[in-house]
Amino acid sequence: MRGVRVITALLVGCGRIHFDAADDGSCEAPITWYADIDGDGHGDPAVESVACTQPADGIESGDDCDDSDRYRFPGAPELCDGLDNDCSAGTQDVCPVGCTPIQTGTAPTYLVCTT
Ligand SMILES: [Ca+2]
Ligand SMILES: [Ca+2]
Ligand SMILES: [Ca+2]
Repeated sequence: MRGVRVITALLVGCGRIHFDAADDGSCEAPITWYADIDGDGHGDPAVESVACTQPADGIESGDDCDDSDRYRFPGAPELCDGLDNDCSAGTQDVCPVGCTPIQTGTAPTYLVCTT
């Protein structure tokens, strides 16, 4: 009886920073995964991996503008924190009722509030 030989390969794609992604070499159409360290469902476009199998902490979306802050990603609601939560320069913060918004820079801007 003839034995079965298993060949295991670690695929490393071309690009910038890579994170762990293993594959058995049988994949014919690997895709690019992006690390999502802050867990907001949007990956860091600068940290990618090419593989057929989804790596841990890897997602297909690579559009996070700040992968160290889970309150900042495209489409995120603006919070009264002076930060650009939705990654769109034209959106202003939403301040709680009763607060007086103050401008923190030149337009477009993100507001913070005082009570
Ligand atoms: Ca993220
Ligand atoms: Ca984020
Ligand atoms: Ca904000």
